[in-house]
Amino acid sequence: MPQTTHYRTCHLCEAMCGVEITVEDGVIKTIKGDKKDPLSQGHICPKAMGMKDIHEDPDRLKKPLKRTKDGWEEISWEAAYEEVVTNIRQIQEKYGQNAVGIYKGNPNVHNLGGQLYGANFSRAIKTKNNFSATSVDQLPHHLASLFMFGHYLLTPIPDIDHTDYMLIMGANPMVSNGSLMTVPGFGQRLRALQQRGGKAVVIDPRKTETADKASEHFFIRPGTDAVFLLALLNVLYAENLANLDKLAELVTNAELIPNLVQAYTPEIAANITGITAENIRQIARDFASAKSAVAYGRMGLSTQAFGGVCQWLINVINIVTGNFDQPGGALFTTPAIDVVTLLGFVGATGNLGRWKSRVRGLPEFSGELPVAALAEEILTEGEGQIKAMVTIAGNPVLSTPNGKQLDKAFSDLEFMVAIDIYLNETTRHANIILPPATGLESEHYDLIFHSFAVRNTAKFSQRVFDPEPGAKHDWEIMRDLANLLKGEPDNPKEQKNLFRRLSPEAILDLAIRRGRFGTKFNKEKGLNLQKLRANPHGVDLGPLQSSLPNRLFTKGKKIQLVPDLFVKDLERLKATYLNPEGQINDDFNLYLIGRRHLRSNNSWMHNSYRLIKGGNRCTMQMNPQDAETYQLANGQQVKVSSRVGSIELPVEITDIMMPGVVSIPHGWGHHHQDIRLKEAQANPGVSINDLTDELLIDELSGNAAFSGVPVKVETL
Ligand SMILES: Nc1nc2c(c(=O)[nH]1)N[C@H]1C(S)=C(S)[C@@H](COP(=O)(O)OP(=O)(O)OC[C@H]3O[C@@H](n4cnc5c(=O)[nH]c(N)nc54)[C@H](O)[C@@H]3O)O[C@H]1N2
Ligand SMILES: Nc1nc2c(c(=O)[nH]1)N[C@H]1C(S)=C(S)[C@@H](COP(=O)(O)OP(=O)(O)OC[C@H]3O[C@@H](n4cnc5c(=O)[nH]c(N)nc54)[C@H](O)[C@@H]3O)O[C@H]1N2
Ligand code: SF4
Ligand SMILES: [Mo]
Repeated sequence: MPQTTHYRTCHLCEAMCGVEITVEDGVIKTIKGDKKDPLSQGHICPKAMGMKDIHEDPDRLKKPLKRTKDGWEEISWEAAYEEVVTNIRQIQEKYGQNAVGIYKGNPNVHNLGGQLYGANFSRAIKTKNNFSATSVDQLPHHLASLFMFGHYLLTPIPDIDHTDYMLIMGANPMVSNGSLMTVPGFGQRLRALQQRGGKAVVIDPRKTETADKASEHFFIRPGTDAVFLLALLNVLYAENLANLDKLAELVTNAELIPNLVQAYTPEIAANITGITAENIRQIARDFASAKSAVAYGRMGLSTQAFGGVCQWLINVINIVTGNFDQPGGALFTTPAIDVVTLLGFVGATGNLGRWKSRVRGLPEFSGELPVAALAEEILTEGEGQIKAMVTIAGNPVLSTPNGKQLDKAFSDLEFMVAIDIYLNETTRHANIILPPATGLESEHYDLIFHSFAVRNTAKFSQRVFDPEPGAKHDWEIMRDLANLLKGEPDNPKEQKNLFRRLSPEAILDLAIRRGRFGTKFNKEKGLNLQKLRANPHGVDLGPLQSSLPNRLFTKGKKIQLVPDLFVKDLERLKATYLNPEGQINDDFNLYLIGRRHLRSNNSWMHNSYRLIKGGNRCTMQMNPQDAETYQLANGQQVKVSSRVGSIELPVEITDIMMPGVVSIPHGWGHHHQDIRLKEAQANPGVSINDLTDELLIDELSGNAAFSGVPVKVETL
């Protein structure tokens, strides 16, 4: 058979790298960066080859599985659907609608079908117990966007290709390849920034791979970023450096800021954060005097006790220095398919607190509850208790705080169904596993990540392989189950429901044609799906553009600079940090943070030998000073404990860690006998989320606070 070449977008992380895949005799020969992709220009990372490994993985599930007392049994799709629908109906009839919970994991967002059909599927279950990976990740960003710009998905993106100064906090894009900033080839873009005389400054308790390449790096005590940001603002106002510039007309309540930040002098902040007053002043001055500048805060800022306040303050700094909606600052994207506008049409701009979780009273956000509350909702008896779960492309046993408790909770359920490609730590609890066709067997368009990209582009990817006969895509499984659960439609609205009738491509074509670059507005030159198919490398739609005030969803199209809920949360911050009784817990006197690795992807790519080989990466990194205090030698096995549990793993002594802080990667812990992940089981590691604490959250948003979990370390 001749060799064929295929162009696609890698769907594994947010970077959306263009790839060129060659196939011979049905086998992938090479996966390279596609130099003609207008966004990634040839960049890829080692995980791209992981697409081959997932495609060929003998452990990947292909047929529905049913748990029986004699083990897993392959059953037909019809029989599997029947079991799922009957059990969900019975449980909802017996205990009420909310007795069924849903958890949607990260790969849903990288899956066209998951994005298009997921909401309709959830509506068919009609539960208030919706959870997802959002609340262990970016929820604070959504909160800031909703209250400042009127739409939870309207996310400011750093214009890295034009900025003169980039302040990077709690992000490690050299490894993560960027998040809420789709930025393939971050390293090259950073170098270009430096070569044009610009500066990148990293604030992180670990001297990361990104810090290593940046112009400056400062250690910060985990969880204290809000104080640092308040101090930057303090300096900006004390030294008269704030200047709204072109934004003056668009911003409300800017005059309230000086008063709010007054108490946070650099001297006070230095004590709390560990960054000297002099350095805080210098960073504020450099930021303000740069021709253009942008502050960017990601995971490390979101997953902490003041995640919401941090993301608000990041926006405030960009705005009050006149760097918002301006080239080189933070801008909104204007993609070919604009989910922000589409959701706006149906009024889905976001909500907070329409209902609360039953046990702890945590607030709903845009239809979801914080996943830190999931285990207690299953384990606590009473009206409204969750008795059945649906998980879709998620592994919350390894990815959510106090995963061990959730592991136990899942084993208490009366019924569970998992839509997933693997039998893993979470899906092993299911009664039925429905495995979709995945990756290279699916058509792809990044509905979400085009909206977060540092440049506007559009690209449709054809499948490389046909799915096996009889296989179903995620979207088909969700559509079929939704239709079965809803039954034959008797009302005209439901009869017209796109997600009942149309394929993903048909919906996509509609959305592109009606988008701002679509044929609706320019019959000849506009885009439709056919044109995207004819441009397999993707279509360039230009750099980020100013879009205010039209793009705002707030009343009167003004930026709400000082929303009440954040001001109120500053009281909690004050009680935490400006109170001399302080935080220190003598028992648990080290702070735990996480880390990512270039060859991992959350919890689910450890079954690729190519990616997992090369020694145990699941270690606890610790500063030499601390190692001396604890009398530890490199490689020694230690026991790490927190309020909720303990794990054992080797220590890795390295001065890239801030003293007093230890780091463990997440996504490990593949030691269970009853999972089907041969390579991962041979190299299991332990789960950091057996230490993270479901009670440590950002109380404002309900997002998990992974950064700065108090732990203690003992020798074995
Ligand atoms: N301590 C700590 N915990 C963390 C983090 C951290 O930094 N520190 N990071 C958090 C973040 S940012 C995130 S996003 C979450 C991720 O949390 P999750 O989304 O819960 O976990 P993943 O590891 O991404 O699991 C993905 C699941 O999807 C399945 N899958 C893969 N491809 C497909 C597909 O095409 N279809 C279907 N149906 N299933 C598929 C995989 O087999 C796996 O079971 O973890 C969070 N947890
Ligand atoms: N290779 C690889 N790439 C990935 C993933 C992966 O698992 N592996 N996961 C993908 C996903 S789902 C996401 S959401 C993104 C995340 O993308 P990023 O946010 O860029 O990735 P992280 O490595 O989690 O970066 C968080 C940083 O915050 C630091 N940090 C921890 N606590 C604090 C704190 O209190 N203050 C400050 N200032 N910093 C702190 C950590 O040391 C770390 O360097 O990555 C994506 N890309
Ligand atoms: S950086 Fe992300 S999108 Fe690019 S090749 Fe790696 S995993 Fe794929
Ligand atoms: Mo994430």
